[in-house]
Amino acid sequence: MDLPFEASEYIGRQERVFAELPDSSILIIPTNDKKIRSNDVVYPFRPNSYMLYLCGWMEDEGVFVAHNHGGNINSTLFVPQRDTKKEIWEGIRIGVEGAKSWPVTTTSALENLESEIHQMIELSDHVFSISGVSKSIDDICNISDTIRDPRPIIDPLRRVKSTKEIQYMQEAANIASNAHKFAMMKASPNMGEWEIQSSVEARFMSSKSTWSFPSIVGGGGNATVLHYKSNDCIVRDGHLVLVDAGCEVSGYASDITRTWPINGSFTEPQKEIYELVLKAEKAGISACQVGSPWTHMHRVVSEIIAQGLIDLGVLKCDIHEALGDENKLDGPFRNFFMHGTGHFLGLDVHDVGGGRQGDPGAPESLEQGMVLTIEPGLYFADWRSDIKIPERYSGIGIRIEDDVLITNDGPVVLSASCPKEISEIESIVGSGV
Ligand SMILES: [Mn+2]
Repeated sequence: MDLPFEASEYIGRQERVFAELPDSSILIIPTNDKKIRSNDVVYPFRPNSYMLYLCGWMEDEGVFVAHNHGGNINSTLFVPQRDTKKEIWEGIRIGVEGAKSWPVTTTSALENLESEIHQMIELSDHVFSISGVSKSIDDICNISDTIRDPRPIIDPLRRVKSTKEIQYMQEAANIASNAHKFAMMKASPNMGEWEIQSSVEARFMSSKSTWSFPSIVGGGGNATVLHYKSNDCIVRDGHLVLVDAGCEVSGYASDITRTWPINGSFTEPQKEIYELVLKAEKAGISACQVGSPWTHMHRVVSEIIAQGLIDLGVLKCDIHEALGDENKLDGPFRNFFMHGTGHFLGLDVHDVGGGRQGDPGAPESLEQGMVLTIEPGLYFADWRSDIKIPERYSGIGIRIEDDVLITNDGPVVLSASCPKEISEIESIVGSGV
């Protein structure tokens, strides 16, 4: 099996982590536990992202253990042993011998973990492990309160992508862009949301990819539910459909949202909101500059959205009142744009190292090699009783989301091939039925 990266890239990551850890530290990273659905049926397995990051181990059991006693990094990958009887059912395992070609110092059988780990912990002054990932490994290692979380050290490193990581992310963005475009082409009024979902995901699968999060396909008012997931309604003629879907390549995610009319023509009110969201999105992308504060994009986007809502007569106040508190930006525009402007993207769709814009743990400012999403939206949920929804826009939900790479030469939109201009969308929707 080929690993997505050269050994030197994994070793470099391990070295950068240990450069931040004190001497005599041990780092224990388990992969995710298999989750049983019922009897002998398990949910699809996805390796733990920290495991993928540090050594690329993809099998559904395994623990990466490394320490820096005496200055050198010494790592062991504990893996399941070959077992013909099991392999007849579940497929051939890489095994202890096979795992030696992974970027670690040595390998050992997973069943040795219990006897070896306690001595390794004993010899270490500092123990770092992510608890809660694998209950069985937590139990074996007897994870206690004295164990420290290595994520605040690893996450900032994961935030900046290498050339090879960016290649995978570009590939994931290309596949998802094509998938969205394909779904637009295949669309017609009164289609089921699930049929649109199947167009998108068919493209993921035929590209040897898979979704990076469950696809959201919301027609009409369903688009106003931010994490809508049932995808089981009909998209009526005259309605918009919001499709938020992305895939992964070698573990790296894309995350794209497009909103388009199922019959290929925007109505005037839909166009008014769409144009405002698109304007805010483009301004948010332009604001993705090296050195920009993490909160900057959200501020830029919020100002345009708030002013736009005033211009459309949705908000009847001045811009200061619409935006609310200078720092919190918590004014009444948030009734219609209630989520963040974006998030980091990488091995996880909501990647580590920043959370939502404005969350603690975020970077001071953007650096070359970071990848994030810009995704403003406006939602006029007709089912809400807490606010008054303007009749003209009632039931409209629109989000536009692209994946953006930060470079010294300005933002690069990885998902640029996914149509978002009104004229492009109107000519593509339904063109390939
Ligand atoms: Mn997103």
